[in-house]
Amino acid sequence: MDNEENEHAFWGTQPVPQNEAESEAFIHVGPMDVPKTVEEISKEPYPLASVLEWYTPNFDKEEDLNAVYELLRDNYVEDNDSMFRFKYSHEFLKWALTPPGYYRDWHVAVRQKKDGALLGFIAGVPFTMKMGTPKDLVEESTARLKEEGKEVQLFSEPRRICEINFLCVHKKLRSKRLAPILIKEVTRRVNLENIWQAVYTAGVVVPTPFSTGQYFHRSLNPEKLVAIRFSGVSSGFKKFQNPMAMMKRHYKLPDAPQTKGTREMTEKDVADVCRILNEYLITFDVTPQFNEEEVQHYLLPRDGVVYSYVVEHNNKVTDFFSFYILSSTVIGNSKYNELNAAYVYYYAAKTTKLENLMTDLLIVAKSKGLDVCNLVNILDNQSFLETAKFLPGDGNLHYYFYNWAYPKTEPSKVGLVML
Ligand code: MYA
Repeated sequence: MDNEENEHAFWGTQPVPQNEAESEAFIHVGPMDVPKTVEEISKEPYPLASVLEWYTPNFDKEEDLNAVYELLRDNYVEDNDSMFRFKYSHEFLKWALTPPGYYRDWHVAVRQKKDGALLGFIAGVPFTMKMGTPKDLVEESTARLKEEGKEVQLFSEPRRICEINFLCVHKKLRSKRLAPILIKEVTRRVNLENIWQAVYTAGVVVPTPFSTGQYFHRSLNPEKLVAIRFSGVSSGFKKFQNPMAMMKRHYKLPDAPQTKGTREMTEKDVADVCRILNEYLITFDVTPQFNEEEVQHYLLPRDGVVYSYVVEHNNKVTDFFSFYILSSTVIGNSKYNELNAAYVYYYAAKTTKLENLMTDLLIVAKSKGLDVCNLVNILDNQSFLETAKFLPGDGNLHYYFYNWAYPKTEPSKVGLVML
């Protein structure tokens, strides 16, 4: 064991690449762990300290939903300088955590026995994921390795796996090794459904990402973003007498979408959107595939949570775009207490230029009163960053698999948008 491994008392025991060297060396995809059967998995939850207990929140109960909401509101992800903390809404959490076919058991909470206070949480939802290079590309890129006599296996059929999100430990219980217990318990419950892989993202580095994307931001409300110190005024604007007026002009958008035939998605569009989305996504190496029920759940507009628009030409849906809304608490600002952000979600551009589709997304986001539009440079996002006036932020998003060897990958080959 080298020093790097020693630093990770928990991750050192898990079926994940232990370091960059191991991750860089993969020339195949597939499970890392010895195959197990459901019968071998314990039916008993992991033991907890005597003052704590496991609890499975019921998201149909207002009280349980609110308890998870409050835990995350007060303890979830903050930026490096602790200026902003994600504030997922009740409706958002219910949407994200109860998709078609979800397992209640994969919502794992730890409570304090004496008063039932929620102290920890982690959640999994089922997803169909392709985690491998398409066959034709594999042949091209692996011919050389095969010539060298190396065993190369980069193709994989889509499979049912688990997507993990919302790992959170109450601030007063940090650094007491509760996170590994939550992770082991959710793993046990996922394994009991005969599922052995997971995908997750984090802003921090743990062993070991298969891909790393960068966050980009497009200002919609420059005045507020500067006031809350989300953005600064760049030197290009400072040279003007009234920098803010210039900034506002620079970021100004039309009032309504510019592409003819753009309208909000309705239930009638589900089958078309499902088809064009899957056709587009399958061109990426790491990508979900959706069925119609899932498209209905994840993409039909929900007030304050997710918005989707289609472009219709001659009664045919040719393109679509979507974004979700995630606010953050502005910590310690007397004028503003919330930053309201749109995040670019899924899209498919068949006839409209992607940059035009994205301008329309920004127009709609602005018209809904949002302050900024965020994205990570996955999908084809890189292609419109400059024209749409996105600027790089200081955050990264690292992509991970659990129990799946995967060669290091550019974010532009990743088609999975995490909530
Ligand atoms: S990413 C969002 C994570 N949440 C936050 O950042 C919210 C604010 N922070 C907290 O609530 C706590 O600091 C957390 C850690 C809970 C993050 N991913 O209990 P500890 C490792 C993975 O003493 P605490 C998201 O939700 C750390 O390296 N591991 O630490 C995806 C160390 O292990 P090792 C992490 O600070 C989550 C150990 O935990 C992360 O009190 C995917 C320390 O534990 C992290 N973000 O609590 C989870 N942060 O010693 C994996 C710390 O080995 C899922 N650690 O270095 C795996 C798949 C499971 C399903 C498999 C099914 C087949």
